[in-house]
Amino acid sequence: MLRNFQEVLAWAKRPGQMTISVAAAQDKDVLQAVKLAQDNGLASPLLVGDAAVIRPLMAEVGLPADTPVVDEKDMTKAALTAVSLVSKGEAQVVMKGLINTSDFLKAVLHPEVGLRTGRLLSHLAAFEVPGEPKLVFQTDGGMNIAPTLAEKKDILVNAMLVLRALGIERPNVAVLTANEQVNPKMPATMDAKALADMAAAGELPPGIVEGPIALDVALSPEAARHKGLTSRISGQVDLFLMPNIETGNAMGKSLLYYAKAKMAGIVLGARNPVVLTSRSETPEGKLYSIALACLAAGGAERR
Ligand code: COD
Repeated sequence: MLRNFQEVLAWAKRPGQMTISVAAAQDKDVLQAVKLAQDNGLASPLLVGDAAVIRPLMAEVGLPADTPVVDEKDMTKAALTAVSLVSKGEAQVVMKGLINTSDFLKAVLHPEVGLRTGRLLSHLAAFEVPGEPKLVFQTDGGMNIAPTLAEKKDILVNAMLVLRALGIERPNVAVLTANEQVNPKMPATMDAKALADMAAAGELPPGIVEGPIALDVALSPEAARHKGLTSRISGQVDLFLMPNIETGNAMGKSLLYYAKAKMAGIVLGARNPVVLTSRSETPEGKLYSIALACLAAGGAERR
């Protein structure tokens, strides 16, 4: 069980740092995060972006003047260069800088220089919520917009395998919906039932998958009792599967802004770890995302 991001940081440290290629690195928070990653023994930076902006910011955050910088002012081209440096083996991790998420992901998916594997790529977020005993994970609030049932299965498999690599052998998974009744008018409930059935039939990695299940029942055994429902995972969810990107985005931002949670975000299913954080995320949050990416990659290697 991972209790908090300090544990993620501690576990992600390894001998022989990785190199992290940063797409559109001309942002002080991003540079602070890669400096922290270097100081914490996680990864050393290879910066791609507008060198005239990057160099003074590097000095401000204390990155050494000999840190490699590839000058590319155009953000789309910077993303393609940052990704291709990973494809060529000059870096092992790629991170989104000051570029919009879709443009960054299009570079990751690029047919020639991208990091496709043939698997569906999906976003995994981790949250440290004040007062909660462990990290809670959520997928996919960042990449797949309106996944089909088959895509939801792939998204779930991506996340459950990585959770296993992180030491959560049998995750409790809530397939989130607005209530617990299967209702053809709410297609997400039909998909949730189908996914729970797949898990019961052994078609998913080990774990308990429940759905359809609403957020109150997933979080509170008392709410489950009030509704007359039995749940094996209520109050102990490790992973939420979102019905669509809007729900995931809103849940994530509610946790961040209302509950003062900390968040990390990575993309799964690519050839190399991909760090995908919001531009508004703090340097500390971006550092946790780098650590989670390194840990997920290391865990996958160990498997
Ligand atoms: N995994 C693997 N391959 C994919 C995936 C995926 N998740 N998505 C698309 N592809 C492949 C397709 O098979 C196709 O070969 C090619 O990529 C292009 O497919 P399109 O045209 O459907 O996709 P794009 O390039 O228009 O968009 C892909 C994005 C990931 C950029 C798009 O889905 C997107 O913008 N997602 C939301 C990102 C976002 O804004 N997040 C912020 C909210 S927090």
